Amino acid sequence: MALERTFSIIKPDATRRNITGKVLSYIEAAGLRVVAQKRLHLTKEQAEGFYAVHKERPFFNDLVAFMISGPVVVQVLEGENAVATYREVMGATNPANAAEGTIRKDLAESIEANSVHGSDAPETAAQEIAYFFKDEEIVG
Ligand code: RTP
Ligand code: MG
Repeated sequence: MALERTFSIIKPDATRRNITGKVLSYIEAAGLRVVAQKRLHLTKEQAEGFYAVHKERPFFNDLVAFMISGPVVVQVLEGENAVATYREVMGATNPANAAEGTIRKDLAESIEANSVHGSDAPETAAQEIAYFFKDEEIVG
């Protein structure tokens, strides 16, 4: 099976609690490899642009405020079926509904402060990776 890439954000609730390494342990245990990574404090404009698809949703302003409330770690993950594999490891958006053993079940604080983002399809993964990384910053 071909290698695929997905885009990940370790969100401010996780950097605040100093558990980025714990999140990474779930990622690596699932067979995904970090091929690019950097720590950033998103600007309001970056966060609004990244979540533009949710612009009309009632939670948009709160989401943007949360995403700029502290540093994040943005990552490119590579592996077989990386997009679906990472969504599975992340668990449901609301940690109350997330399956046992997932990042969100074990680590997330709330439906908003849910520790991680992962792309929802290969096409969005490509767009999201390009939003944060140059080709030469990704070392597979
Ligand atoms: P993500 O995009 O971050 O990987 O999460 P997702 O696909 O599971 O969830 P999505 O529907 O795309 O929502 C994006 C993020 O917005 C926050 N959210 N808050 N207050 C709320 O009802 C609510 N719903 C969603 C979460 O941080 C969610 O991950
Ligand atoms: Mg989403």
